[in-house]
Amino acid sequence: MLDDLAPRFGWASESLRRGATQAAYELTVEPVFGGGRAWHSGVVASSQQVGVPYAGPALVPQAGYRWQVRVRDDRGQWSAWSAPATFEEGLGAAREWPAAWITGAAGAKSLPLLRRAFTLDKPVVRARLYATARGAYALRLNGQPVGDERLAPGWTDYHKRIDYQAYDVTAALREGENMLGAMLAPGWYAGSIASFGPGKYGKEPSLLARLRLDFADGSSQWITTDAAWQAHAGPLVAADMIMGEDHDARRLPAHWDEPGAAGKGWRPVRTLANADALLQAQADAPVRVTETREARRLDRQPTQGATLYDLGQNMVGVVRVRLHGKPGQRVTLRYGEMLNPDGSLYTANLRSAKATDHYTFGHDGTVDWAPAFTFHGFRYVEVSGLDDAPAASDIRGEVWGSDLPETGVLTTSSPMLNQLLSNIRWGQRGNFVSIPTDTPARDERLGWTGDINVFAPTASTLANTDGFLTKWLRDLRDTQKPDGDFPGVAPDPIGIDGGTGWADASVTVTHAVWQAYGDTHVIEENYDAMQRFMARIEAIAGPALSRTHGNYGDWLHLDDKTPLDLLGTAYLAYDARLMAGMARAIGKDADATRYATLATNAAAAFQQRYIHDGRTLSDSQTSYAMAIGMQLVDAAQATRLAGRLAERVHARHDHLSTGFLGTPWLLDALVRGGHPALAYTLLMNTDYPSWGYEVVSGATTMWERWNSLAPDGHFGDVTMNSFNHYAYGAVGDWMFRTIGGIAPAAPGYREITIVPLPGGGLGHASMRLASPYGDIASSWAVDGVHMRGDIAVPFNTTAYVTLPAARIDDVTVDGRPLTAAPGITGARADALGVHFTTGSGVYHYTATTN
Ligand code: RAM
Repeated sequence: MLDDLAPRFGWASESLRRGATQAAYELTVEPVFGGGRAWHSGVVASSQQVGVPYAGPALVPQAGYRWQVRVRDDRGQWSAWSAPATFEEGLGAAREWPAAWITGAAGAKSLPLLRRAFTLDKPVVRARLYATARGAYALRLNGQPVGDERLAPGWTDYHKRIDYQAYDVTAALREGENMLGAMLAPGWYAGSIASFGPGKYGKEPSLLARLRLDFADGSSQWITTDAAWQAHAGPLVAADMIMGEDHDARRLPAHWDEPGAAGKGWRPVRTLANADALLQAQADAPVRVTETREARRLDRQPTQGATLYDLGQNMVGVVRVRLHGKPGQRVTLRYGEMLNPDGSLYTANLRSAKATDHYTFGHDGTVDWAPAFTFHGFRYVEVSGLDDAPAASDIRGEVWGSDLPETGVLTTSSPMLNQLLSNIRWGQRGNFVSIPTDTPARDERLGWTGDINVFAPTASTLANTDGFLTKWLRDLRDTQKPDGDFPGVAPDPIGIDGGTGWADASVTVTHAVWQAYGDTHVIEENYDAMQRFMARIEAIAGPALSRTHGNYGDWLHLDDKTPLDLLGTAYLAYDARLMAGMARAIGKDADATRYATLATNAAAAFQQRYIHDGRTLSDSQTSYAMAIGMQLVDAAQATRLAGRLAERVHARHDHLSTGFLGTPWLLDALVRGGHPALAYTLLMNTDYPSWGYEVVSGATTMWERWNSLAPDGHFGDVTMNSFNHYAYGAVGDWMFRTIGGIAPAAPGYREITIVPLPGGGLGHASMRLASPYGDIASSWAVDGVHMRGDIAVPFNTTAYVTLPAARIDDVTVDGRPLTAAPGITGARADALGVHFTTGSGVYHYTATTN
């Protein structure tokens, strides 16, 4: 559902022909319901296939549309029309709906159920239910759930904007009486936020809903939340995302959401004051159950009366249980990421998060139950309060997360690396829950800007983050301070400081989304905010271009400190370079020139102040990694600095010491500076500290700290120690670009670099990426100096391939010399390898590597 009445279109075509490009397209958009007029673009001579703007008659709110496209290739051949795709317009953004925010009785002992009966006496052709809450809600219609979303409406700054959802409920309606019901919970609005307690936006949850009924006779009717609704105290004694849910089934009125349900104990709802916030159609994918996992009952059960189960994966969500009990019997579920040395559940790192659910039986027999309005970060669950321990098959893990399609997959010959890639992916799945968070387990779960700053490129290869991060950038804009600065978290109901590497997310995440998906719209949407931020950090840096901003620094480095001003100045130069590219992409050439100059000057200031005789002032691994990785120095300097970086790595017996900010650049810096073997050594290490150390220690997600679990088995600093934290997973981006070898050379992968660099003893690797232009693939195998591989390049794109060989004669494509292979142009060799260019198609190559 869109609020945007000027949407943009994109498509991917398939062609096996080499070098096939798009010469023209033709697009049609037709109304399916709700009014509006058709648009035929006519034949448009253009190669554009991403971010194509709608240019027809005004689209109509609440209307549904079908669209199709066909393309003509460079040989004049038209494709068939695409299968129809659909989209639907929302209600239109508004500050007020003609409906009331409703809730249950004040001071009730449990969370409210709300309902409204209505009668249908003529056939309905279409029914759309638009709903939102200050809090979290779940709807029921005629005894059935409406939609499969969890935690709707999602987290935003509820004082500024609230998203709403739309549900097609046509099939759930019946002639005669119908019953529409809702359950409410505090959600992020009224529930606990991090360790700061509940009620950060408001004290009690409330519902806002509008049901539009379109009848066969052409008439329509609205049913809205108003004083005609009824309320009853419900079964949820508590539902807090950090503390857990307490469900007392004795309090659930039987058949309450079914037509003809009894009216006993139901009272009129209370209506609350309107929100001043903008109501907007939800634009990102909802949180859903994305996977169900089986549990294993542990052999070792150290706690009397309690039984522990293992979900086999540090996951985020809840457990669904099948339980037998007597009325009034109370079951307790506790969750933890790890086990203590004695085999009991480890909960010390959850800090004040209780992460405990209770279920009280209402009647004899078996129930199938899962918490509805809380979630946990856990691998283990402990069940107590039953006469007999449930069978493992009665416990299932329901994985929750923003339901983003997976786009990138890399597999290698190393099981350790494959597990690392899985850990990174699970870090994203568990922490992308409406917003990108730092950790899903303890009393935190905040949208830390620094964490997504470093992780966004990896995340955007693993999954389609376009809608998700575009929505979060809106949340981030909502946090911008009058002086242009950004905080450490978004949304930010508390006021948490940001600074270098954190506040910069406005620029770096916008850039990452643009690079991954190729639509300049994200730049336009964020441009003013980014400009104000740039003005702020320029003001902080002053004429000397020295930026000291915030306190986190190279967060959680291993005793290898980098000064704040060095980090700040590096980021100033880096942001300015990204801004120059983004300004140019949206036609702001004067800005682009100004930012390019700033980038050059800040890099010069960086060199002058922090680099002497081939060393940085702090001599920290991070300082070298950023200087080289962020391209603040020229190639000759990079080589020299990388030599020193290698020494700093050797000084730690070939181990890393970088924190959140340095880690994403470390392996790039080593490769760029001429030490690819050392980069691979760091990647393949399995002793402390390293990525591989986590893997061989049994990790199934990324840890917050390199030493979250020490080699002697001790847990890291309990005041801040998460086992599901994606920041160090930023190495995924390097793995995709270097092992898979695939990176965007132009936004959206319209142009692609394919630069696979074998190393680390890997025998083979294979990567596939669903890009906006279509599937890109790169796989290779090495045997001594013999490398062979396959690449697939989508229609209408260009790939620049570089293979690690010395001479053109060392490379063949499809069994022919490189210069004679069909579809290959630009073959040349230099110190970096053998280069060639291809258009669309599938190519097989061999190379004798150097
Ligand atoms: C902690 C977490 C988070 C980090 C902040 C600065 O809360 O480690 O990931 O961004 O500190």
